[in-house]
Order: sequence, then structure tokens, then C-alpha cells
Amino acid sequence: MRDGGSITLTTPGATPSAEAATRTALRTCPLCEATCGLEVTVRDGAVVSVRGDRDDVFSRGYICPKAVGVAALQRDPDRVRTPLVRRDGRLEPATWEEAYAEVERLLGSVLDTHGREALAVYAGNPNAHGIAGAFYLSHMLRAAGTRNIFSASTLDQMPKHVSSGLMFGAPLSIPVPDLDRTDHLLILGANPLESNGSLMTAPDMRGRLRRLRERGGRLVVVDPRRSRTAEEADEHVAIRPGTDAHLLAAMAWTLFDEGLVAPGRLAPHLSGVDAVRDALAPFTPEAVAPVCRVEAATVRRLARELAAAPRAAVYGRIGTCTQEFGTLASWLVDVLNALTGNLDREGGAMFPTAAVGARNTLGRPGRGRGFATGRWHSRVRELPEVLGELPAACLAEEIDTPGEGRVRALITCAGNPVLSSPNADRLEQALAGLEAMVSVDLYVNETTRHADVILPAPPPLSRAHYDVLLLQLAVRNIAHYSPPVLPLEPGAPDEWEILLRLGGILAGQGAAAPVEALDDAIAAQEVERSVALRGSRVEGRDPSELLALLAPRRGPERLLDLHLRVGPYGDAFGADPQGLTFERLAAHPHGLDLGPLRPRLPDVLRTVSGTVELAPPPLVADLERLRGSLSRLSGGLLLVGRRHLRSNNSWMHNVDVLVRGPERCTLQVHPDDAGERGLVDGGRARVSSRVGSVEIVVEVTEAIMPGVVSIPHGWGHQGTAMRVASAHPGVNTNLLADEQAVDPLSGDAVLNGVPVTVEAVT
Ligand SMILES: Nc1nc2c(c(=O)[nH]1)N[C@H]1C(S)=C(S)[C@@H](COP(=O)(O)OP(=O)(O)OC[C@H]3O[C@@H](n4cnc5c(=O)[nH]c(N)nc54)[C@H](O)[C@@H]3O)O[C@H]1N2
Ligand SMILES: Nc1nc2c(c(=O)[nH]1)N[C@H]1C(S)=C(S)[C@@H](COP(=O)(O)OP(=O)(O)OC[C@H]3O[C@@H](n4cnc5c(=O)[nH]c(N)nc54)[C@H](O)[C@@H]3O)O[C@H]1N2
Ligand code: SF4
Ligand SMILES: [Mo]
Repeated sequence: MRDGGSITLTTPGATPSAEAATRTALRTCPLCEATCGLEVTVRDGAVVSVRGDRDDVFSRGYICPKAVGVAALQRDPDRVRTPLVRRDGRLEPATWEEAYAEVERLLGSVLDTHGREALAVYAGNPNAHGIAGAFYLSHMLRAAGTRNIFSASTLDQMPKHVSSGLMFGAPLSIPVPDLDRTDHLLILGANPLESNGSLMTAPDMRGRLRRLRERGGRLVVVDPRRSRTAEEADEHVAIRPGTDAHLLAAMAWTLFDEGLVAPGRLAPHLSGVDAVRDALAPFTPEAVAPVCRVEAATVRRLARELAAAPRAAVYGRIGTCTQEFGTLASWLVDVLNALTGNLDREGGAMFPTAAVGARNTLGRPGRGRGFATGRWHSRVRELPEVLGELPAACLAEEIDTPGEGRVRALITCAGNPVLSSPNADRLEQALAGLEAMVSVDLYVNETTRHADVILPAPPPLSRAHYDVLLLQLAVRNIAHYSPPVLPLEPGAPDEWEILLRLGGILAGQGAAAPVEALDDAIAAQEVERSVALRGSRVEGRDPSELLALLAPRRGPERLLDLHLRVGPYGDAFGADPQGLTFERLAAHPHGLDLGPLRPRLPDVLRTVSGTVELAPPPLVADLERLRGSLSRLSGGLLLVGRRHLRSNNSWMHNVDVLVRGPERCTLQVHPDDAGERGLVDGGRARVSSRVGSVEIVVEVTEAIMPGVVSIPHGWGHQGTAMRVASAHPGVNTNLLADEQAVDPLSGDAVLNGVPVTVEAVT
């Protein structure tokens, strides 16, 4: 599908003579983090083909097979098109006004009786891929007024937010590999050739990694599985799941031991180098080798190669986050980048300069209030708040544990926690016991089928797009706005309007509060925040003047205009007449290239000290837990996940062309482990953990290391209206993941390295 490959769809009813009605439109693909530019051909209101936009400034025509899903979602007859309201136990179609009234009645009754904390919200992954999630979700959450906020972040990247927040002062100041210029890339726990990259926004991973090797660079992958990326790398290092922090600590130890610490120009901006050296003393290569199952000589060599490379980057992703020592591993990735002088250097690990919304581009540069967690704690397990959220692994117990403050009502937006969070069975039972549940989604999925009201979000092509979040993590600075390709269904609101209406209801303004007024209030609030921010480019300006300059635009485009204009490339409302505005951006339908990443230290920092904090006390303290694990050499099987190019978490399985072919939801087992247990390829196995057990098809493969088994997540479809997905159900691996196992600093669930037993089913 690379380089302008196209996907043609047969559209019933489209006549070849309708030339005049044929048009093409450009749209960023919202399905994964790669942000590819799509060229969509529409005939008579229906999508007939999706191809890569060759002129897209970032993706240059690249797309993956999933791009077809964007068109398929639009047409899918199983997608929810009108609100559904539960009546006599069944979800029945309703008008929008009926649905909002029902939301007000249901939530109002719970909140009036039990107070705000009786409400929980779960926000799923697609919120990170859209303009509604970026600009309106936080307002809805604030209106909810509850501390019971949960999201997919604690099933994903929360450890990286914590380590970045502590080191650099802002949780989204995440250094990304300068992929197009690096000479050495060390990847841990990521498989960008299947995932297309994560916390590293870059279309065409295969092309970029190939070019890295063509220019003489080296690619090393640390993974318990020989993944597709590992297969294409110069070296694959197999590692025992959950031990990346051990490996990285011993690599840093080696740098100190061998005099290879060379921060170079970073030196004046770093604090805590000695403290790191002292804290890492127990983690010698010999001490970690038996835990990681990586030889001490290999650990030393990996460190030396990293230090010797002219320009190198260390990059860790889901395998290093969703595990027992997720925050430590995320921290040590950047400790290595700093100690080798690769942090903030071209070809190293760099901070993007995003056009919109990046806190590290706003306000006074170089110093800030820093970052802290634990402003409140979860009721049952007393786990700390992080970024205003509680761990998703706590959601079920907050619902099913009686007592003061118990959650009795839930709003889900773009999520499917029944398939994505640990101890799925407990969560599903908890959902069934809620007094009220409201979901905003495209589908009746395994989670939303428990809702009392489902408010259908429009499909991607019917809405405008700007990647507020993902472009803060891009390997090149770009900006790209796409208007909607197709109109909304008649009478249907856009998702930002749905979030506004929900916010209005939660704020007590009622189900009938007009969207325009709610939206005006938000625009006014955001303008006021911008002019009040010290060091902002519009500090002290008159809010009404700015609002007048934003008129007559409304909705997300007005907010995008505001954030572009106060951002680092913006016109600052006239102060820089050449600067960026929404109008100027929209005049570049293939996107706007703002150049390669640039060194940003020290301005990028928002730490109290104004330095990169290499040894934040909570992280150093957590090393004690890591040290304790050095003596733990269990021989049992550990379960990890994996991703497939044609799948997307739990929700693209209703697209026929993407799920065709051999069964993908299999248990991968090494031949030695299979032999010991009498497992045969294509046979069945029972996999059991502390919390549950599943029966699944076995795939015997040398690609996985002995002692490790793998099942992909997002499967286990049942009880929904998705006909294609129901025909390819697979099993839910999160029936095995243990909700009690979390990384304590971030609350991230341990989804990789789950202890399991496996037996043959005859
Ligand atoms: N065992 C295991 N579990 C995992 C993982 C793992 O690796 N292993 N990975 C974790 C990770 S990284 C993530 S991000 C989570 C994902 O977990 P979730 O975010 O809970 O779920 P998704 O499967 O992404 O489902 C997204 C839902 O949003 C809906 N949707 C899509 N687009 C939109 C939209 O624009 N608006 C609205 N309102 N709805 C939309 C889809 O129909 C779908 O129902 O899973 C996590 N769970
Ligand atoms: N095709 C496709 N693309 C996707 C998604 C999808 O579901 N499908 N999901 C999107 C989302 S939400 C995300 S967050 C990203 C994730 O993007 P990636 O982080 O690239 O995710 P994976 O492909 O799951 O790769 C994780 C790798 O970690 C390995 N691993 C497991 N445990 C450990 C461990 O303890 N240590 C080490 N070193 N490795 C380990 C696994 O074997 C696997 O190869 O992908 C995004 N892109
Ligand atoms: S790589 Fe990601 S963004 Fe690009 S076409 Fe595929 S799913 Fe869409
Ligand atoms: Mo994710």
C-alpha cells in the first residue's frame, strides 16, 4: 500500500456515468498515530476510493491497509446512526432530544442522590485522535466535577507522562527519536512496523527505518518476541518481560563504570547526574543478567555501542510502559539519552515544537511549576491521581465496592474498557450493576452494550481534523487541518456538540441549553486563560478584542485558530503579521511543513530548577522496588501482547477486508514450552492466571522466547451488533490481566508480563 497505493471500493448504486458528481478531498487518517494524508474520492456522496496523498507534506503518499477502514466505517451498516435509549431492557432508537433528556434524567437522579463522586467518566483512545477530544473533552470532564476520571492512558503511556513530567516539568514534553537523522536507534517494547509508531508520530515507519539503515545507521530491538521490527533490525535482543528497567539501569551503570558518560553541551542543563550514578550502583550487568535473561556482555556492548554512535536515540513504548516497572523504564530511556549527550541533539531524542497546544511552547520558557501526582487518591485502593485521572485498573472496584463515594453512574466516550482493561470479567459485571451509563461511540461494542443511552459520534470523514496531541510528538514539525469530506447525517450533531451538550447537562444548565452559548462560553474561557498566562504571546491583551478577531468562526475551528495564533508560529493576533492563523493553515490542504526538529534546551523546560532533573526523588525511591526484584528469578510463563498491522485495538474488527485470512488471535508459544505441555500448532490451549482463564488456538513459533507466551488484545467479541466482528470473535486477553497489578507511580496496568499457566485442551 506504500507510495500512493490505492484501495478501490465497490459502492452499490454508484454509476460510472456520474463523472460530474466525482470529487476528491483530502483528510488526515485518524486511525493510528502516523497521521497519513488520505486522498478520498467521493462519487454521489459515497466514497469510491482512498489513496495516499502524494503531496502530503509528512506522509508523501504512504498509507497502510487500514486506511480502507476510514471508508468502511462511513458505510458500515452496523454503525450506530441514531441515539439509542434503553427501554424495557432493550436499546431502542430515539431522537437526539429524547436521548439528551434521558441523559439528564438518569444522571440527574444519581448525582442528586449521591453527589458528584458517584459519577465516573472513562475516555478511550480515539479521543487522542480528534479535534473534539482535544478541545472539548476536558470541558466536559470539568463540568462533571468528579475525581473519578479514567482513561486509556493508564492502559498505555501514563508512565512516560510521569517520567517526562518529573524530568522536564511537563507531562507531554516527551522526547521523540529524530528518526530521519539518527545513526543508531535502540527500540525497546515497540513494534512500529505493525503499530506504525507511537509517541513518535511519523508516517511510513518502514521507509524511515530502511533509510536509517541505508545511511549506515544501526537498528537494535529489545523484545521478548522477534517482532516484524526485530526481524528487520540489525540486532534483536530477547528479554524477559517486565525487565527493561533492569537492562537500562545496567546500561547506564556501564556508562558510568567505563567513563562513557558524555553529556556534552547538555552538561549545564542537567542536574542529578551523581545522584543517578549512586542510585544505580546495585544494577551491575552481572546482577541484571539472570533477571533479564540477557548476558552481561551483551548489556555492556549495548551501552558501548550507544555511547559510540555519533547520534543515537533510545526509544521505549508499550512493552516498556504497561509493565511492573513502567515509570522506571520510561525514565531510564531518557537517562540514557541524556548521559550519552543525545537528548535534544539532532539525530538524538528531541522535543518537537508543535504549532498547537504544547505546554512547553507556552508561557515563560525554561522554568515552571514542575510536575506532581497524588493530589487525591482512589477510594478503594488509595492509588494516586496522575494528570487528574485515576488508574483504569481501579474502575471496576470503584463501582462494585460498597460504601460512601461508590461510583453508580458512568459516561464512556470512545472507549471499550471491557476489552481493553485488566480483569475484564470483573469490570463487565460491575457495569451491569450501574444505575446509569451513557456512552458516546460509533458502535454498540462490548462496553457500550451496557449503556442506558448511546449517543452516536459521527464517522471520521464527516468531521474536521487536526492532530492537536499527536503533532506534539511528531518527528518533524508540521501542521495539518482537514475539513470534513462528507456532511453529517441529517439532524446529527458533531462530536464536539455532543460533548458540549453533555457538559451543559452536567453543569446543571439542562438538556436544552443551546450549543452556541455553551461554545461561546468555552471560547471566552480559553481566550481569558491565554491572556492571563504569564509569558504568553498575548499576555495582558483585551479578551474581547481577541474574541472579535476570532469571529465569526465557531466550534473547533475557532479554538484551533486561537491556539494556532498564540502558539510558537502564530500571528499573536497581529503582533507578528506573517504568523500562522487558521485561515493560512487551511490554505495548505496537504499540510504545512514547519521544518525539522530543533534543539530546545533550556527553553523547553518547565521544572522548578530550570534544569533537566535526572534524579527525581520519586523515581530514585522506586529503584528500591527494582532492587528487590533482582532476586526474583521465577521460571513460570509470562504473557505479553502484540499488535497486527490490520487491527486497531478493539474496534476495526467489523471491517471485512481487515479481518479476513488466518486466525490472528492466537496464543504464540515457543516450541520448547509447547513440547513440555503437549501443545500443538493449531490445537487448543487453556491459559489461566490469578483472575481468569481462556481457551485459545495455539501457534507454535520460534519467534517468541522460551518462558513467554503472547495473545493480542482487543478481541473477544460477543453480544454486540457488529456482525463481521462477531464472526471473528477471538478471545479477550484481558480476562487474564490482573487488575491488582499496576506500576505504582503511574497507576498503569501491568498488561505485559502477566504470570500464566498453559495446558493443552484435548
Ligand atoms: N492486554 C492489553 N490490553 C490493552 C493493550 C495491550 O497492549 N494489551 N493496549 C492498551 C492501549 S495502548 C490502549 S490505547 C487501549 C485502548 O482501549 P480503549 O480506548 O478503551 O478502546 P478501543 O479499543 O481503542 O476502542 C475505542 C472505541 O471508540 C470508538 N470510536 C472510534 N472513533 C471514535 C470517535 O471518533 N468518537 C467516539 N466517541 N468513539 C469513537 C470505537 O468504536 C471503539 O468502540 O487498550 C489497552 N489495552
Ligand atoms: N496496527 C495497529 N496499530 C496500532 C494499534 C493497533 O492496535 N494496531 N494500536 C495503537 C496504539 S493505541 C498504541 S498505544 C500503539 C502501540 O505501539 P507499539 O508500542 O509499537 O505496540 P506493539 O506493536 O504492541 O509493540 C509492543 C512490543 O512490545 C513487546 N513487549 C511486550 N512486553 C515487553 C516487555 O516487557 N519488554 C519489552 N522490551 N518488550 C515487550 C511485544 O512483544 C511487542 O512486540 O500502537 C498504535 N498503533
Ligand atoms: S499508518 Fe495509520 S494513519 Fe497511516 S493509513 Fe495506516 S492507519 Fe492510517
Ligand atoms: Mo494505546
